[in-house]
Amino acid sequence: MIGYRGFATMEAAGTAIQVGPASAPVRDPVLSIVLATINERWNLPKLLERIDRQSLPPYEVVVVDDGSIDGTRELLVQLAQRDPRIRPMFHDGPQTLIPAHSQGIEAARGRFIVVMDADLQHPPETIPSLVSDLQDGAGLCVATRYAKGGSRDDSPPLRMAISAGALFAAKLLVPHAQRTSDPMSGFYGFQRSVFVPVDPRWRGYELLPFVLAMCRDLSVTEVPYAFVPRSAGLSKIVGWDLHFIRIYLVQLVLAARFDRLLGHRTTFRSSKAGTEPEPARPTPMGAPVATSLLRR
Ligand SMILES: Nc1nc2c(ncn2[C@@H]2O[C@H](COP(=O)(O)OP(=O)(O)O)[C@@H](O)[C@H]2O)c(=O)[nH]1
Ligand SMILES: [Mg+2]
Repeated sequence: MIGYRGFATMEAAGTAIQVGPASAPVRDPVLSIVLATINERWNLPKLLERIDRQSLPPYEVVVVDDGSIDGTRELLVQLAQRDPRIRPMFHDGPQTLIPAHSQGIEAARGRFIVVMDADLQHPPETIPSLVSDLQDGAGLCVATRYAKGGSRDDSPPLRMAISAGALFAAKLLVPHAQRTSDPMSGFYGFQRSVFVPVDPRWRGYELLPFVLAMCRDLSVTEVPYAFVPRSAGLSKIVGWDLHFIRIYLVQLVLAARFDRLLGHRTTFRSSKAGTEPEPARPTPMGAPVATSLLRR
């Protein structure tokens, strides 16, 4: 069964174990920052420090770690004991980013949610602009590399070619993704009330095309940012990685199906934090839309 509570499913949340801090989690955070990590021991402390320096409403950081073996887990346990804003969730082994982010989002308690990478390629200095747009009523604010003022790093040509191909394919296959210049961005903020059913079986790295495909009446804004090179740790894509490309294409084809066939209305209630989204609208067949699509 597919759950319909919030952005992701209860089933997805059930696959990661939440580790509670020694002290109680911060009460009523306005903002939840969701990170996914594998072996980010050297990046995480700097990222958290830089987040802390931003002018932000009360926030928590939900970190979904997939079996790090470089000390990230131990570090997270220590940090959570010291700082109730840090909420780690542990899952054994890589599960790709869509399920990891879904689990983090499901556990998030803020009215605004920001999803970003934990490897410092997404500058935390951009978070206040995302939050400001959400406070002004945007349903979704995408941090983009491709708008004026944004930029890409100077990755190796192969990686640049993969990114360009990915962007082209996303815009071609998922027409509603054209509402932003960076539909494959992994850095974005949205209102908690935005509702996208995610099946726990989905694998892939980008949740954003699904949001764009499914939530057609969502107001979308953008803020530019400069994508910076990784200074520590390893990327999930190494060289001409056929496994990654296959996962990428499968996720895009699934998002394209939603784009063509679905496009449900979002439940956008910006002023009420933590309210339950409305249930999915039934299809003419009487089944929730995402379920009927997935079982075709
Ligand atoms: N939990 C989890 N995190 C992941 C997974 N794959 C990548 N990450 C994290 O997601 C973020 C982006 O991954 P990265 O490998 O840098 O992707 P790239 O920037 O596209 O090369 C980083 O914080 C990684 O640690 C995964 O399967 N599970
Ligand atoms: Mg990266």
